[in-house]
Amino acid sequence: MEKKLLIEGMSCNHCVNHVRTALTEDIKGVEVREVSLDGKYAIVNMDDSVKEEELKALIEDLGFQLIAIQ
Ligand code: 9UX
Repeated sequence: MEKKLLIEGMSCNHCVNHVRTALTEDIKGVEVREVSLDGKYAIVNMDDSVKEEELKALIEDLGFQLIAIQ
C-alpha cells in the first residue's frame, strides 16, 4: 500500500540518497517511489508486514526524524 513518510532533518541530496538506500536495502517489503528534499517526505509502497517502529528506527539511525506516516 502506498504511504507518505514525513521526514524531518534532510538537508541535502546526500541525505535523500541515504534515506532512499536505507529504505530500499535495509527493510524487506518497501519500494521507494520518491524522496523529496524540499517536501520533506518519502513516498513508498510497502507491505502490510512492515512495522512503523521498524521504519522509525531506520530513519532515526540515519539521524533524521520520522514525523508521521500518512
Ligand atoms: Mo548532506 Mo545530510 O552533506 O545528513 S548528507 S547534510
